[in-house]
Amino acid sequence: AEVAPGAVHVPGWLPLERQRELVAACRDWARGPVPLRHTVLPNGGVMSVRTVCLGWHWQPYRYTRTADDVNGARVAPFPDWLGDLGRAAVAEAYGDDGGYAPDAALINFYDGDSRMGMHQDREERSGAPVVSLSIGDTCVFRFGNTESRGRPYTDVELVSGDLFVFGGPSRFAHHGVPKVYAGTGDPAVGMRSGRLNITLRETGLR
Ligand code: MD3
Ligand code: FE
Repeated sequence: AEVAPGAVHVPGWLPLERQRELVAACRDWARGPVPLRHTVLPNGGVMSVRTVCLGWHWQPYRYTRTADDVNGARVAPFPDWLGDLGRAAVAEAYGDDGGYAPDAALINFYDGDSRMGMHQDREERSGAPVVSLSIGDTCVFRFGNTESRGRPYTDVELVSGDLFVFGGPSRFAHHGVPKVYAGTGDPAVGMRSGRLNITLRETGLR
């Protein structure tokens, strides 16, 4: 379903087995070289989600190769197979992959109390789409407008296996996650509880 121009929601895109593989991969990435951790913002705030990155490390508010705000380690490489998955995702949403070549992944883990406030993703030097994959507990995803964090916005439930692609005019829209429904995930995906969101991006950096 096209929620807004360039914002395409594909419920149930990932087969259960693919979700299980991604959970296992995230478990591995969460161990390091840069561990899954709460990001500390320059204003001293601590994000309630826990994050780990591949390819490029998101250090608020810039991309770096080393996690200077965590442990100084070099970020794990972005695997080719994840780029293939990103191209398949864009092709599914838009009918053509447009030569999509993501070089960074941000993986967010939400427990039942985690939220993400309304924000824009503006650190990338590319207008290429962002691919979002949801696994585990269902959440409310709030998709807003480019002008402000406030209304108008549309609330969409994201369920395990859902794909969302944000490109074109939707690429710089404000968005957030106001609610996670704890305990709604299927244990068969390999998570006891919580929600994983994997986003793929083209940073435009080298
Ligand atoms: C629309 N993550 O990592 S995914 C983020 O569920 C982020 O963890 C949320 O916002 C999450 O930056 C939302 C959907 C999403 C991600 C990136 C976008 C929507 C987007 C970038 C531009 C526009
Ligand atoms: Fe975002």
